[in-house]
Amino acid sequence: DSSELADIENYIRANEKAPNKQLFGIAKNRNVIIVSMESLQSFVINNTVNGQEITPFLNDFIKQSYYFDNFYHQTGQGKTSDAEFLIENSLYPLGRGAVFFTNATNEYNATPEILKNYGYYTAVFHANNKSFWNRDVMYQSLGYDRYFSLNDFDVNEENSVGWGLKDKYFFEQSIAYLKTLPQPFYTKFITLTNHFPFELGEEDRMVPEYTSNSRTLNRYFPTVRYMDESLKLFIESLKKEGLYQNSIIILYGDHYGISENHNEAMAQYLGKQEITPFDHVQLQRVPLIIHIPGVTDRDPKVISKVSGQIDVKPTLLHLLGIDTKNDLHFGQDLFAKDKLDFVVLRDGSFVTKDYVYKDNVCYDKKTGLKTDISYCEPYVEKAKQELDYSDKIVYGDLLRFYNGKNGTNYKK
Ligand code: GP9
Ligand code: MN
Repeated sequence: DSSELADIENYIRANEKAPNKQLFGIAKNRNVIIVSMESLQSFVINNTVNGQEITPFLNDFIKQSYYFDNFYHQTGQGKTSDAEFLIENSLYPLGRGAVFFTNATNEYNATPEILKNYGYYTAVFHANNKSFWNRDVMYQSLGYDRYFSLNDFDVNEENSVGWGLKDKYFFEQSIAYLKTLPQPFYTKFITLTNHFPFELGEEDRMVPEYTSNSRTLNRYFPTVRYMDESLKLFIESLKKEGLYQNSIIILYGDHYGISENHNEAMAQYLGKQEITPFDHVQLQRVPLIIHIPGVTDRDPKVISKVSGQIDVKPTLLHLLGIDTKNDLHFGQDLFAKDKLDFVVLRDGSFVTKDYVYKDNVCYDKKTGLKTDISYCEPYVEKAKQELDYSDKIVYGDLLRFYNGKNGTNYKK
């Protein structure tokens, strides 16, 4: 009930960090372009397969951006949809099932809904059936004006592979719609080609497959390379269409692509003896790139603060100059001077500046070896608390009460 909410609110307020003054409002009124990069893990960034760069475009783009190299996905069974949920609500997804299915008609205060109060038009682009992950229902709760889904795209045998429309064509066709949207807009693009089982025609392979006992890992590299090339073409088109300069572009990896079933091949690729539980947690890192033309290209940064998808919402809102003091969320502004080095994964593992915790074992990040549990202890309770509070909000639909009380938070 609403008394539970009071405890949660106290916890959240006590953990809040003041936004970075220099960056607050730096992207005010700009268009927002978010890209969910399917199954993209950080280990491919600035890395090679058979001597060839896997992500040449992203490697270059990072040099004109803020790049977070200790950023973790926090998704559960809801995969892509969990990542969307984290990014736009700064709440945790659920330990079982997908919140997009179980709690799609809850009251939320998601980024698109907030931005509508600031004159933004909100749209999402994804060339899959509109009801996949129950998106057609959930997107209404999140405040989307328009969902461009499968029926809005021209999909045929020639331009599709695996799960559907290939990313190059997806971006190309999306841009045609994007041009017509009222500005400023908040938009999210969900890629698809780099999805398990990583199918790709010979003609689209720009790097060779890897050679190991895992077909999955072998095929991952060419599809990652294909997505990288698609992103390059997308950014080029944005420039051509005059939609680049006045935008803020955020690219994030949604979740892992290579599961622990492929640990042996993964160890071979990474040149390790084995993938330990410590390595497994480190492999849950996904890229986060924040690109603000005229800002990050002049002063690019690699930011190694430990962080996660839950931190994106307050970060973005602050860059847009929007106060979040009345918002209920668990993430912290990535640019806040005293942002904690801390991330909780959905399985209860967590990472701090110096330690990794998984299955009741504490690991020293410098060595990757087990260390005394007392080093992790101070965070064990906090990690549980966060997941528990967030679950209470979702299962109890508690934002009903909060919005009921403070429904005008974001009305100007
Ligand atoms: C499907 C796409 C991929 O629409 O989002 O789903 P995933 O299996 O990664 O959640
Ligand atoms: Mn996905």
